[in-house]
Amino acid sequence: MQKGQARQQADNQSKQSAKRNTLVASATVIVLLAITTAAGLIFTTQVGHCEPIGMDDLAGEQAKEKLELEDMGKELKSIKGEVNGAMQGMNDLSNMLHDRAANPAKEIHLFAKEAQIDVGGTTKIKALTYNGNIPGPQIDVVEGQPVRIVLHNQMKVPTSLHFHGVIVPHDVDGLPRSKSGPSTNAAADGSPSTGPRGGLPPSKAGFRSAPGTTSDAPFANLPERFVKPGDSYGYQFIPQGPGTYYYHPQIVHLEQRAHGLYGALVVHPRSGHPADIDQVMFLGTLKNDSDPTAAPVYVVNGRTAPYIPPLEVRNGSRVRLRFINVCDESIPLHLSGHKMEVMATSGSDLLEPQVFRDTLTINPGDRIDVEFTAGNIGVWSLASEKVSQTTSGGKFPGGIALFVRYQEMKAQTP
Ligand SMILES: [Cu+2]
Repeated sequence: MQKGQARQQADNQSKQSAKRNTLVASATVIVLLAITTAAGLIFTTQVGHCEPIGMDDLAGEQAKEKLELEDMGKELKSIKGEVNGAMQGMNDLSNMLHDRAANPAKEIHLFAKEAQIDVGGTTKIKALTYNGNIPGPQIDVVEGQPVRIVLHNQMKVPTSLHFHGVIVPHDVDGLPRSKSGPSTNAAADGSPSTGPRGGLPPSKAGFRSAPGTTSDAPFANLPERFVKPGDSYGYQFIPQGPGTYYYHPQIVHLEQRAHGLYGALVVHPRSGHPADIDQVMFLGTLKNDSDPTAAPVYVVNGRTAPYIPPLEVRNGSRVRLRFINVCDESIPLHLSGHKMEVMATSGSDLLEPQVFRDTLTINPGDRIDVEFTAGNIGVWSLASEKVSQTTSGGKFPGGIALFVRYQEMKAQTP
């Protein structure tokens, strides 16, 4: 009996010991696996219940293990890349939020409305304006600054807003269409055109749309972005790099531009030396709303020669002029007595420096920024080279012609 009990006890002890060994071995495996995974370190270990294996098997196992560990290393590398990417994203977001907090959106309210415009002399023109003036308010921002432009339509016709030259998301400046297709195919007098019609009644439809809009299909289900009479609409975006841009109604309402709806959006660089004089010059024609048979008047910033204020400069000053052509014709603009250095065309800085011109041909929709250093005291002309654009009733100056006048000349005048 005693012998039997002793064997039983010994058996139990041996079983417990084996169980303990197995537990220890399993725990070791788990810990080692964790270490290997976390640090990507390579350990070759043999723990637990190992079967005796031959040299070939061992080499095979080690090669397999090596491959597995290499894979694991690659995976860790890719995870590390993803984590870095996410961290970069977080940094960008944090910088953007910081920028936004430090750089709140510049808010501008544009009131599109009819107004009597004094283009000079006795000529008053019934025009369409932003805030009662031609051009509308100039929006000056520094690169990176968000803008929020709220358009209030106080006219009798629908309108829209386009930011010429600025790359913005589609929902800010995409071609506006009603859900049922193009919606401004009515003539200016309100009579329906032969083209397809959209949701707006003829009485509210604005001006004739661009030709060629014959199919509704590509525009189906796109959101309506016309601003109807009495409505307001906010456009928010961050203009890209520095440059001269402008706003005016969308192409489907382009006729409104010819009646005076436009204004400048100037994005200034964060650094660099601003010119002493920095002036936008809108060159265009103005149609008289109350007399459709009258010829359009050529204007610079809403005034016609000889009533355009002269550009006053001081000897030695650096002058930047930002020309924007808002009419249907090319304008060959000539400055006498100076060479204009072309700094940018259509919002882009020129790659080729030192381009000097005395005459610039500015095509419809183009912007050309020039600079010159005032160094030739006198009175000079800045005018179109086309007789039709610089005369009124056969007399110069009329239309696009103004004077560049040195302040030093005034001192000489008795
Ligand atoms: Cu445009």
